[in-house]
Formats: sequence, C-alpha cells, structure tokens
Amino acid sequence: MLYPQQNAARLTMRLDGVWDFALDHGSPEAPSLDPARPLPGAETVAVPASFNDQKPDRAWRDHYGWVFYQRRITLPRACAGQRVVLRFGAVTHQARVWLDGEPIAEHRGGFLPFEVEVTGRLAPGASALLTVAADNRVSHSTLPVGNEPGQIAFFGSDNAGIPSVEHAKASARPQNRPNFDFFNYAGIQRPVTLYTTPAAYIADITLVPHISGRVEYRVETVGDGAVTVGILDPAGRPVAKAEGAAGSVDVPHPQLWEPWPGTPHLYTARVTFGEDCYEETFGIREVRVEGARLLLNGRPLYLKGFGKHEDSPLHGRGLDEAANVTDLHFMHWFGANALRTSHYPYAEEFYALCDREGILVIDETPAVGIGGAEGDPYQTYPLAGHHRQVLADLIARDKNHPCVILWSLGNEPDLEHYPQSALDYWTPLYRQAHAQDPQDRPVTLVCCQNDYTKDITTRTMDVVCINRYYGWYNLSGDLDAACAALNEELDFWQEVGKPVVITEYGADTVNGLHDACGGMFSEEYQAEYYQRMGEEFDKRSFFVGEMPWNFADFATIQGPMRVGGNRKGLLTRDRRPKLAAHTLRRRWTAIPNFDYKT
Ligand code: E8X
Repeated sequence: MLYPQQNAARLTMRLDGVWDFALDHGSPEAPSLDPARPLPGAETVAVPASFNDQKPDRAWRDHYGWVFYQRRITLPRACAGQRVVLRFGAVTHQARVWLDGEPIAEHRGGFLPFEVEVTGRLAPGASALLTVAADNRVSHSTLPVGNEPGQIAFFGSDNAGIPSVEHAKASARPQNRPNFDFFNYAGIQRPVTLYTTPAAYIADITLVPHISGRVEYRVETVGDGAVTVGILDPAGRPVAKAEGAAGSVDVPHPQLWEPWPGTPHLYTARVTFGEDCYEETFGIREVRVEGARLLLNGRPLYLKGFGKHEDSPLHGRGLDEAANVTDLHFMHWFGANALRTSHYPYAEEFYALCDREGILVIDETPAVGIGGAEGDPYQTYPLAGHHRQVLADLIARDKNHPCVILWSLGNEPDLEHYPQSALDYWTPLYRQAHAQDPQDRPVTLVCCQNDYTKDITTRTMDVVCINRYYGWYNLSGDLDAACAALNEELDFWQEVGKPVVITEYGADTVNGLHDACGGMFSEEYQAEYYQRMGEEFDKRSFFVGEMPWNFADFATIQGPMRVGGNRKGLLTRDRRPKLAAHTLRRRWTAIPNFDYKT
C-alpha cells in the first residue's frame, strides 16, 4: 500500500489538528451517538494522538468502548476530475467512518492503514461532515489480546476466594483488561489524509533489490496507460530505466544500504503511468540466515538495540515525530543499530526515518497476549483469520523498506503448555510471511521466558528470538545465579544451530534510586545487570544480537506491579539516561556492526 505523496500528479491534504470529540456512553455493542449530527457537548481533541492523556479526567484515561471524532472537510475545486481518497494511518482498535452520516468505511485492527475512495461522495468545492468512531476494547478476538470482564489483566491479581473481593467484583466498572504490558492507548493515533490521484493511477509498487545491482520491480496500476521506471542514485542522478509494468533494471556500481555508522544509501524509483507518477525510495541490501549467522550484504551482522514502544507524554501512542527523531538520534548516541517494533506495527513515518538513519528493524505484528487464560489459547481465541490478515497487511505496507530485516509474527505467546497446538498455529503464519514477502526476509516469533525444552515452535523459526529475565523475574537480584541459568539455556540453543537474539532482558529501575549494594530497582543494579549479561553473550558465537527491554520507561495499565508504568527503560519516559545507559553506550560503541564474532 503506497504512502500518500504530494507530487506533480497528486495532491495531499493532511487533516491534522483539533477535532470535535465525545466519549460514547451507549453500550459498546451499540454506540449511542448519531454520526449524522454534530456531536452533542463536543470537547476538543488533537489528531493524530491517543485521546487518553489529553484531559486530566479518568473518564478519558480509562474509557471502555466507543469514542467519536468529528470535523468538516472541504474538497478544493482544483480537484475536479481527480480520484479522491480518504486515508487513515491507523485508528485503534476498530473504526467506523461516515461522511454526512453515510457509512463509508469500517476497519478492524489498530496499527495499520486503511483508505476509502470518496470520489463522487465529496464534490469539488463542497464540504461534508466527517465522523469517525473508534472502539478501544481489547478481547480474545482482538490483536493485541484482552481478557474478558472477570478475568485478570497482565500482572493483575484477582484475590480469588476472598468473599468481600468476590462480591465487590460484581459492581466493578466495565474496563479493558489487557493481556499485555503497555497502556491501551487508542483513538485516531496516526495521520488522516485526503489525497488525489489521476483517474488512471499507480496502485502499488514492489521492489526487490539485489546487491549485484539488479532491481526487480512490479507496478500495479488501475486504468489505461504505459509504465516507465527510472532509478535515481542517492545523489539524485538517473542511473537506470525500464518500461513495462514488471521487469528488472541493473544499477551500475551499486551503493549498498548499511546500518549506521555505515551509510544507509537510498535510491529512488521514479514511476510514471499516464498522467500519474510516484517516487518510492529503496535500499540495495540483502538479508539472510546462513547456519547460525545473520548476514547483511553477505557479512555476519551483530544487532545492538532495543525493544521500544510508541509512547510519549501527551501523545500517548500517537504519532510523535519529535519523539521519533529524538529516539533515533539517541540510538546513534547509544551506538545501537537495531530495534523491534514491539508489540505492533509502528507508524509508516517511523520506518521512513529508520531507512534514512540506518536503523535495522524487526517488524512485529500486534499478536501479543495469546495465552495466560484457561485452556488452549489456540482453540480459545478466534484469531487465526484476523492474524493472517494483519500479517498480510503488514507485509504489504512495509515490503519496500530496507530497514526491515526480520518479520516477527508475535510476542510471547504460550508455546509450552499446548506445544503441538502452538506449532500448528504458528507454522502457517511462518510460511505465509515467506510466501508474501517479495524480498523473502527471515521470519521469527519472539518467545517468552518458558520451558524451552517443551516449546517446539521457537526452534523452527529462522532466527531464535528469546525474552529472558534471569536476575529479574526469576533468580531475582542474584546475578551469579542468573548468569549460570542463562548459560545453561544457551547450551541448549547452541545445539539448535540457529542464530539467537535476546529480544528482551531488563530490570525495572527507578531513576534517582541509588544503592551502594546495588539492590533491585536501583540504577546500580541495572548497570551491573547489563554489564554481566553482555559478558556472557560475548562467549557465544551463535549469539547475534542483544536488545534490552526497554529503550525508555513507558505507560502501562495501573496495577500492583507497575509504579507509574514499566520502569525498565534505559532512559526515563522523558528521555533522560539512567546510569546503565552509559554502560551500554560504552559497550556498544566498541562493538562493530559486522564480524563481531568471526
Ligand atoms: C515486562 C515485559 C513486558 O513489558 C513486555 O511487553 C513483554 C515482559 C516480560 C515478561 N515481556 O514485564 O517488562 C517476562 C515474564 C517472565 C515470568
């Protein structure tokens, strides 16, 4: 799916700004507000952003169900004769869209774009009332997964058996019970764009570059016309061209895309089709697994980076380009070269920035929280069809980004209690990713701390990605025992013979809490923890990546295990480094991108 682009043939109008807003107090199944009329008692809300933190009001923060957004839109007369499209970068978690009260779109899933053609519905020179409703509920049939009322949330406690507690539960307010450890921000969290194309237009572009310089391409179009493709080098000089909707071109002396501090060279495919045109950037790089090595452009790669979140003050999970730019500059400060879009696809603008800054991306679906309830989650959750759709949409959206080197099918599902059922669920998704990705990138599934001898799924992935908390959630505070346990498990993975990345490891740390004995939650403990873990990783040649959890402190649901959110950040939520940030910076600035463990 192409990102909206303003160019000689296309006009884009971003509908960012302050919209009218109202919480819906009808039933979640049947919202009460009328999309054909101005919202009664409308308040103000900024778009794009989560709504939750935009008012000091528990009713906004903890809302459960639908919220309504509304504004008028006008199409300039200059758009006459053009195809007109209304596009949403993401509306979380379910969306309904009306124009002058007429339903025009619905979408399920809160982290990928959707669009609807409004040519003819919105006349040039005319204005209309745009209403968008967003449903923030999570459940066993959403990704990410939520618990049903009466079940406990992630790290929750239900005090089962205490009569007074049981009785009081009956009057508990309806609320989201996420089976995941991040605040369930929601709303119109990414840009809304009205854009035009000529009537005959370019619908999609697929690029498959090879380090030889050969670039295979395919251009999907609607209507009549002829396709031309011109390739511009990083300096903007024409270096190759071709005609026809599909084929290949050969770029002479290809300048390869490499992660920072190497040069992430970006080329441009300038496509024309009749009156339409579109410029798609791409990088000439190849990524593949060979034995227990992860190769980029044929060289053994070592990943140094983080699990992150889209999370910033006031914006919540909403697109915050200042935070994104700041975070990627911090990645360079750390000497980091990689990150995971934990635990959902991030905004398209973020991947474009990673392409430009040379940051490698593990691109993850929102499949987090599958497990933890009673029974076999793969029989309990009616998710397989939606999961397949989300994976297909993720690959269709991100397929041309050079920064994306690995698809993550999900995070920390239950893989050990129903091992065969798990394998039967995840294997088709693994095969689907390989089949649908034109660049055929490696595929993984991020595995939770578990009995790795019972889990028969993780070992089938191209790269073994493990989240381990030796020294935090288990063997708490005892780093000698933690290192012993880590090494016993790494002995197991050594036999599997695949590259291993630790995609999460960390310690909650209250910034400013110091302790000469390095007790848990102190900055000293976090610094010692990362020092000791790094020393163990260096002993293993098949260990190809280290990704602390988390880049920064982030918001979570309130509960007895979270003190103003998850505090495992190497930075505070407002991006101030803790002591351990300097430990990692010293370590990573001394580790090269390639050939670290020859
Ligand atoms: C944590 C992380 C959480 O924030 C992340 O979204 C997924 C969790 C660790 C689970 N992984 O809690 O900080 C480890 C459970 C071991 C018992």
